[in-house]
Amino acid sequence: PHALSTRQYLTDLSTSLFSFVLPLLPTAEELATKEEVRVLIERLIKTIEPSSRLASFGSSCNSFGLRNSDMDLVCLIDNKEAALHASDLVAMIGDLLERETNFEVKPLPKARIPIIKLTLQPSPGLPYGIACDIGFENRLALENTRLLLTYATIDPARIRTLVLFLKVWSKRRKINSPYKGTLSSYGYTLMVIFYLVHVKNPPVLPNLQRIAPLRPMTKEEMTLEGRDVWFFDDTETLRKEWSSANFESVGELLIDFFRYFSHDFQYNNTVISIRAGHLTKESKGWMNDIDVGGLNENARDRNRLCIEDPFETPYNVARTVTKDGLYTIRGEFMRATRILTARPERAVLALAELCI
Ligand code: 3AT
Ligand code: MG
Repeated sequence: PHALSTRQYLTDLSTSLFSFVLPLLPTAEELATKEEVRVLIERLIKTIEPSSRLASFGSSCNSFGLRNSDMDLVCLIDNKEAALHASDLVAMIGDLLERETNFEVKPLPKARIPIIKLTLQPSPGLPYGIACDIGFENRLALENTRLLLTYATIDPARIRTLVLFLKVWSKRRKINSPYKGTLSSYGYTLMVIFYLVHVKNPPVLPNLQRIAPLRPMTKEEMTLEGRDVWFFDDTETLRKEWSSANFESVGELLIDFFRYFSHDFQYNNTVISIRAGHLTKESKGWMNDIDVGGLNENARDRNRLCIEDPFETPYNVARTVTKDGLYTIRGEFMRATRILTARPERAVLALAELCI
């Protein structure tokens, strides 16, 4: 017999989740240092290409940042006449940063998407150092960052807590490594939003890509790099006019998230799409389970887990997830469900066990 009622346990779990996440948020000092770094690098880059800007994206500005997370920067060139090619620019900026800063610089001009990797070694004032990637002209990444930020603003207490917890948990359980066959933070974040928009009934979040604009907009205004990037971003109006009929606590949502992705979600034939809900792999041409002659093991592994990018829709955000990787991730979802539903005396113990 359980010592606690279900309701007491869920309240305890929700409170424990908030207190678990709180000390992992970046400090104001860390954010200020990172902003100084951005300004410094931007100033240097402008000496090569005066019309360039350096913008932040990813977790440093989508409100899902954790303490000591890396910095994602993108260099944008406003002057369309600037003739420099991304790969030349990477090489030149790489040289410059090497000469002028204390960063360890690793330009990757030949990568599919040219980037520069920067690392600042830990020092007394910066005990974890800084890791930073600079990409080029990736404007869609700025838009998906803004989309995630807007979703977070609608119901920060529940959404931020869920996403931040899943990020910590997936890192501690070593299932947050796209290079090793599992899923990026971005992928987990899209799974949470999909679950809150399309799985929960009543939904916790509206579908921002399906709310009509307040004023008529031209196709051109809604398009960037050939993609439909429209979404409802007027947070003032959302605050006034959207209220969810779903009152589940964050603890309850977390348990059900794990349960849903352990048992209910149809990995074999379903694509996770925050834009369109449940799609079939067939409708996207993302099949994996039939043995198509000539496809090698890697190609078949590409669509084990399918998460459609909200704007770059032909692109599977989870294409890095291998058969083994998905098996491990699902095993972790099951383990999490088991630990959280075992209802120990204190919920904080369940969270600790979950993240060991
Ligand atoms: P961390 O705090 O760094 O773990 P994050 O929110 O910065 O989490 P990522 O580093 O995974 O998330 O991604 C940073 C941004 O890069 C998010 C998105 O704009 C873009 N991005 C990352 N992975 C993908 C992907 N597979 N497809 C498209 N965009 C991606
Ligand atoms: Mg990042």
